[in-house]
This record gives sequence, structure tokens and C-alpha cells, in this order.
Amino acid sequence: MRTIVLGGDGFCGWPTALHLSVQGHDVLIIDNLSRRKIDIELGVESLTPIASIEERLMVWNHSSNHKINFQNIDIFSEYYSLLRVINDFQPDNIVHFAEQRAAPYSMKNSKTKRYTVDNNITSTHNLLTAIVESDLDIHLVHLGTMGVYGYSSVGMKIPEGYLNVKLDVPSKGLVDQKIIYPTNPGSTYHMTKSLDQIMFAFYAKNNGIRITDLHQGIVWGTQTPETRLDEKFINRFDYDGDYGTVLNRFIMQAAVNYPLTVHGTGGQTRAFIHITDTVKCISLACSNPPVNGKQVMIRNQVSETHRVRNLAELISNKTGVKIAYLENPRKEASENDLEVENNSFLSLGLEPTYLDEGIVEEVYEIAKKYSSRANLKYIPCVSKW
Ligand code: NAD
Ligand code: USQ
Repeated sequence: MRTIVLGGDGFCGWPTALHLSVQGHDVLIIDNLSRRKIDIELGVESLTPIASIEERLMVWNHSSNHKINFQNIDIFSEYYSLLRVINDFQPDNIVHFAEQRAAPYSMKNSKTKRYTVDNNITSTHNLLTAIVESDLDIHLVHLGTMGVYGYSSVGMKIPEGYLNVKLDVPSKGLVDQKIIYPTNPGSTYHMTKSLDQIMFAFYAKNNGIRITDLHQGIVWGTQTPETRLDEKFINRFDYDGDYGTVLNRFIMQAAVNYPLTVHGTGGQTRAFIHITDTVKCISLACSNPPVNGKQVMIRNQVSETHRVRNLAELISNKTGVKIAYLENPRKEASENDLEVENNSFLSLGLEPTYLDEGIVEEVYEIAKKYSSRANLKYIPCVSKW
């Protein structure tokens, strides 16, 4: 299969590009390197020393039978370059990671809110129109988020995208309807993923584009079998208050003996997936496109759920680091349960990687190895809403 990976220089996109390449896909990465530029803007760096995309690919293309190409294109502002590459490359799949993905960054100020909406919405829409204009039968695989659902499961499992409801229609009685699960985003970033869903539903209905939307939980870990092959392939490890996500932050904080930054009571329950499962899910999604282009295929890309304070206790018990219960900088429920349906990937053969001592240990070892690169002043979450 021929696959374009949009955002293939990022935390999820880079290991996915390598994994698909090893699986036999002919891979082309498109990225505008905006994530690296945001690091410079914020004054932070990945905890792990990531090589430039050119170095990454030079070593990969030298050492592997599977070549990966790269094009530096901003899919927000360079529509015709995107269209030209799609027409030239003739992909079977386009995997779309290329969005601004940090909720705290999206909520910093009006500039970052507008950037997140402009970049994410226009980029996704450019991609959809480019697929239509190319007239090629391309399967679009998009990385969405569990956050589109909100996090309360009202006592039932959050289904995979759709809800079967009965409408009480006068004169007809109860009428069955299948609707998109009511969306309830908690940040400007999450809101862009809710808006993406509407664009996907329209283009699937109107143009018959085959679309898979993956509602992914919080990704943790850093390395995959492919990124371990060479130091130049090492994946990024975000730990700062904007881009670092909770479990990786706790593991990194333990490595530098920084009291674990639990927001509020830590009663928030969230869905998690290890990066090795992310790349496997993308491969499975590419191989199992929706048969009929009329309805978007939504899969929950989630291995397990955990409560934030339980994660903090687990890391604290293991390493002896203290826990700091901080005022929550976010507007979110202080306590919630969360049950999530994830049968879609299980039925395709995914064997989830569950949080266990060995895997936490591996991430901890990486964080320890590069701890001298950490700048502790960037740990606090300063974006408040
Ligand atoms: P990331 O920021 O590390 O990677 C995104 C990549 O897209 C970056 O390399 C960036 O330079 C590129 N990009 C952004 N805008 C672009 C544009 N206009 N044109 C070209 N390239 C552009 O993010 P990530 O953690 O790898 O997340 C990838 C996707 O997965 C995101 O859409 C995110 O919403 C989703 N996701 C991530 C997580 C997580 O925990 N990291 C969880 C659920 C969903
Ligand atoms: N939290 C802490 N302490 C911290 C950091 C976070 O208690 O130091 C709490 C937050 O308040 C929140 C929870 O942990 O309740 C998760 O926060 P997070 O930063 O780990 O994750 P989030 O902002 O939801 O975003 C991340 C990714 C995003 C993806 C989302 C999936 O950055 O791209 O879409 O996870 S999900 O959470 O399932 O919506």
C-alpha cells in the first residue's frame, strides 16, 4: 500500500511512519515542522535528543530496505502543493496526524486559540477537498481524540462514535436513529476535533470519501521496536506544562525527583494507550477501511482507563517521589468514571499493551538517561482556564 503520513515528524507520526514502512507500506511523510518551531517559541526541548527529520530519514533509508520520503508542506497554507503531491504519489491511505494537539497550548491566549482552530480546521478541510479534487479513491485515517465525548460515561460504556437512540415521534411512536455521540469538548484543541467530525460526516455523505476517525486516548511511552533500532530514530518525549501528557510527565518527574503534579484531587479518569499500540492500531485501520463510503468508521483507540491519582500513587510507590496535589489549572470535572468500548480494534486482533511495571520501568530508564536535559522550570502547567 502507498501511504502518506501527515504530521510524520511528530510524537505519534514518526513511529507510525517507521512501523508502516516495516509493514511494507510505501511511505511519504509530509510535515511543516511546526511542532519543532513551537518548542523554540516555548523555549523547551524534547527530553530525548531528537534528530532532524533529514538525519532520521538519511539513517533509515541507508539501513532499511524500505525507503521513506519527506516533503516539507504546510497543509494549512499550501493547498496546491498538497494536491500536487497527492496526485503524484497516488496514495491508498492518508494518515492525518497534522494538527496542533495540546489542550493547554490551545488555551494559553487568543493567539494560540486562533492558531489551533485555523491550523486544525483549515488543514483538515484542505485535505478533504484535495482528496475530492484528486478524484482518487483514498482512505483517510484521522487521529481524533477521546476528548470529543467528554469524559463522563453516565454509567454505560462510551460507544465507538455512534449512539443508537429512540426518538418519540408523534404519530409514529418510537423511531430508531443512529447519531454521532453528543460531543462535549473541554478545550479549544478538543473542540477542533469535534468540528473535524462534522466535516468528515459531510464529506463521507456528499463525496463518498472512505474515512476512519480514531478516537484515541492519552498516548504514553516513547519508544517502539522501530525507534529503538538506532539512536537517530529516538522518539520525542514531551514533559513541559503545555505538551507533556500526564503519565509521561509523572514518570519524568519521578526520574528528576520532582513532586508529581496532580491537578486537584486527581479524581479525573482518562483513557490511555501505549505508543506501540498506537502504531499497531494505525496499521490495522489502514488494512480495514470502511467498505461503504457513506458513514465514517469511528474506532476508539484505547487500551485501558486510569484515574490520575492512582497513576501518581503507582509511580510514587515505585520510586519514592512525593505527590503534590495542586490547584487544578483546568475547567474539568474533579472526579469522573470512564468506561470505554474498544472492541473494534480487539476484534481486528489488537493485543493491548497494559500499564505494567516493566513498561513503566523502560520509560523511567529513558527519562533518567536524559534527565540532565530537563529544565525543571518548564514543568508547571501555567496555562489556566
Ligand atoms: P505532535 O505535535 O507531536 O505531531 C503533530 C505533527 O504535525 C508535528 O510534527 C507538526 O509539525 C505537524 N503539523 C501540525 N500542523 C501541520 C500543518 N499545518 N502542516 C503540516 N504539518 C503539520 O502530536 P502527536 O502527539 O504526534 O499527535 C498526533 C495526532 O494524534 C494529533 O492530531 C493529536 O490530536 C492526536 N492524538 C494525540 C494524542 C497524544 O497523547 N499525543 C492522543 C490522542 C490523539
Ligand atoms: N493532569 C494532571 N497533572 C499533570 C498533567 C495533567 O493531573 O501534570 C491531568 C489533567 O488535568 C487532565 C488529565 O491529567 O485531567 C489529562 O491531561 P493530559 O495533559 O495528559 O491530556 P489532555 O490534555 O487530555 O490531552 C492529551 C493529548 C491530546 C489528546 C488527549 C486524549 O495532548 O492530543 O487528544 O490527551 S484524551 O485525554 O483522551 O482526550
